[in-house]
Amino acid sequence: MPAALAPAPNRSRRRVFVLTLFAAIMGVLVFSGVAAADFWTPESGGSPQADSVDTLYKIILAVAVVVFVGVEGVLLYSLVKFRARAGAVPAQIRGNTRLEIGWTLGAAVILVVLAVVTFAMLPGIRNPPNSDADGFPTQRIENVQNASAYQPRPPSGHALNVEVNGQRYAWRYTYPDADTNTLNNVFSYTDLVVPTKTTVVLTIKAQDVAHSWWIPALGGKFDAIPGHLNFTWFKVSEPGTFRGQCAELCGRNHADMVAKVVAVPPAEFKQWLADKRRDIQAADKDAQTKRAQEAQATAQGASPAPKTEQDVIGK
Ligand SMILES: [Cu+2]
Repeated sequence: MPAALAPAPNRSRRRVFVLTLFAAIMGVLVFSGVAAADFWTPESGGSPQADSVDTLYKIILAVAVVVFVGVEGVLLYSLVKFRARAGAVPAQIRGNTRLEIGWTLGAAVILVVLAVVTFAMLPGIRNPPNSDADGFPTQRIENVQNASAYQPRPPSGHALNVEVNGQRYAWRYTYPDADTNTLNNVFSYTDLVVPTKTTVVLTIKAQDVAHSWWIPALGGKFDAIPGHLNFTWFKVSEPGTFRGQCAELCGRNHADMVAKVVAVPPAEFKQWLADKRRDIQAADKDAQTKRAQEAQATAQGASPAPKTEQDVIGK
């Protein structure tokens, strides 16, 4: 190579320095604790089934990493070890029966092991446990007639059954009565308040278009479909807040359709439920009074009120 074309030593050194610096910064950003938290694996820590999903994912990821490193390692090793100049005639090799049977069986065994582990963990993911003894007192949940979706129930049958209704662009929650567990008029939007140590079963539906309920730390996504019921559950042990959002593009304000689960101690939840019921009843009463006043004002102002039977009899 002519001397004029050779890169100047300081330019090459600068390039190495810049690349090293870039790699170091990217490494710090990607592998720092916060960035890496639940980056490679599903979010967990909110509810037992989310933890099981996370564990299962990590087991499969570990096996996949071993297979990947093995296959790519052999590939890279072979590329370097057996490299030859262009035009060289490669060695003419026929199949190796033992090796071929070996890797076919090996792959099959790995799949069988993963299937067995998955099916062993599945009941813990699908089936909710009972509430703790000091959880919020709940009644038996009513059996919902539904042909196609699996309705999770704890072994005792007792859970707090909350209805989640997706609507453009908010989540509406209807809470059960503490005594009967039938849905009553206590409702809230966006923030779903629940008691800790209590199994909460959600009945998920939508009233306009398809939405998707997803609080990552509390488990998987569940579609909210008009005319169809879906179910999921969670059980939070410690008070905390878990964020999520609609995971199905549902319209122009889809991004605003956020959801938050706020877990509070059972006694606090009982108080919240009572306060909410009282507030809603007071607001209902207010609205009724206002409507009656407006009707009266309209009747008096617009045209003389038509004579009623009472008026005629009074005369
Ligand atoms: Cu939505």
